Amino acid sequence: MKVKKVLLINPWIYDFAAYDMWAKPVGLMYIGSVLRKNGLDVELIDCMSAEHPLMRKKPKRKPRGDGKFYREIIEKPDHLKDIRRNYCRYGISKEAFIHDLGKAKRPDIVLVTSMMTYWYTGVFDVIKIVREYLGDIPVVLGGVYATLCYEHANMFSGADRIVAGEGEIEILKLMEELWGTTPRWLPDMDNLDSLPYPCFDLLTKIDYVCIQTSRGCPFRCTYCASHTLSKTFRRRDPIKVVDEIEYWHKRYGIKNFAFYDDALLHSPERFAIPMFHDIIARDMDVSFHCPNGLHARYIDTRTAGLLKKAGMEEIRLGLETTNTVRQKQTGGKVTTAEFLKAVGNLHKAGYTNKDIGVYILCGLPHQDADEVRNAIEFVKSTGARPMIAEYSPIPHTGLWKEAVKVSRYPIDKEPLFQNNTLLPCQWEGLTYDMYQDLKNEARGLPHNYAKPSY
Ligand code: B12
Repeated sequence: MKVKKVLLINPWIYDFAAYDMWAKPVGLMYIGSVLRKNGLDVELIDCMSAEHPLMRKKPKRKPRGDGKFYREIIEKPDHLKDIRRNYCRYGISKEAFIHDLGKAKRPDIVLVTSMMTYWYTGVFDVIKIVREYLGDIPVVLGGVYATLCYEHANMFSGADRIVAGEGEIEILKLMEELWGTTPRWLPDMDNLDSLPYPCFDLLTKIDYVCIQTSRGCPFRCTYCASHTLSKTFRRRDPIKVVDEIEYWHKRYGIKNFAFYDDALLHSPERFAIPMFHDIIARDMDVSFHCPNGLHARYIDTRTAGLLKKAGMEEIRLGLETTNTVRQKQTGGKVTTAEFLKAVGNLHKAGYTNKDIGVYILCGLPHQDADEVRNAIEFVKSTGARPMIAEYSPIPHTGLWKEAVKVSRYPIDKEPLFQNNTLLPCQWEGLTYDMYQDLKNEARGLPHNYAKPSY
């Protein structure tokens, strides 16, 4: 039988702002590598590539691997017409995408991924163009949006099939259903080390590699959807993770790695400590990044020292709030005392104030400006850098019902309103204007600094 061809597509981001903070479609790339292992011919179009021969002005990239995307201002969707900010297509142009579609081998199936729920319009545009240019080829949509807004995706995306949750097994089942082909190899999803490495080699350029050492999370924070995206918490063997890091480093010269885990440091004895020890022992010239934030509770003197020695360049901690009631209500992930200790340990390990960024959630239902301000002031008093993380209400989370109740937008009807830039749960106690002040306070800038009207 002829080898089946699969085309993977990482769609555009349509948003008010986007920055490549080590953002790669890791899930889609795992699926690609599983399909390759099954003998399929896999190609990738990465709409978020920062290098394309048809694109003129190259976006600015940093030596650490992060940087800007290509960007083009586009018309706002009707629902966002009143927001007085530019709305953009981030990634390659439509023409470049169509060019890549024409260049790819004619696929037997197209697999599209999705990330933030409020980025779905970029996903839909990709599917529309695929339909236009490739006709009746089956299009399958998976990923974060597809999982969290399954019904919406089913009704409106234009894909033939929506896959919710982890897709490695599902996609093989689907192909069996479509083509009657029995998979020659199946991963064991309870043993993440059975998965091949994600197919980063299909990217035009590998600036950095994202590493996932686990799936799921042992915590159940009420603002987070991790437990819906991955039902159970599973981890890889720490030494096998270092094997993967060494593979990308030696074979492709990769120096920058971003951890994508939701609970990288949980039970450090079992995972992070042996992993960082082994990274140090292998003496590679590599740096690590944790844009998703680390868990302060587990940063004792030993872990802090290992993070520094292993090459974790900057630290991001999730404090979220210093309000003790809310800390408990949202899941009891960390206390202020634990956070304080962690910052002390990081300082002792050699991290400077500017190396330690601390995420503070802003715009939770019923949260007022004073609560956010207290957290900012507290973080500043430790020397670390407060970083405002605007709350995005997410379906299937503990806070969802309350968010739907308090939001001025119909967030349950229209995922575009889940965009954190809108501050969807703003109210008179924390207006958009107050939020701008808080953002400036966090950065140590005067209140009216670069304050856009809204
Ligand atoms: C890494 C990460 C990021 C990265 C960027 C990732 C990227 N590629 O863009 C960074 C750190 C930059 C980031 C930023 C933010 N993030 Co984030 N992030 C994540 C995280 C931790 C992991 C995502 C991931 O790659 N997982 C690994 C892979 C393996 O999983 P996957 O992509 O889901 O793929 C699997 C399945 O979905 C499926 N699948 C995927 N594609 C396809 C395709 C097909 C065809 C099929 C069949 C299956 C399939 O199979 C895959 C393998 O099993 C998730 C939480 C989570 N646990 O998923 C949050 C998450 C996606 N982020 C979230 C949020 C809130 C944010 C921020 C708004 C935080 C903030 N307040 O600042 C910002 C937003 C940035 C912006 N500009 O708007 C929310 C989602 C919000 C939403 N409304 O959608 C999540 C769910 C976390 C949460 N709080 O619940 N994030």
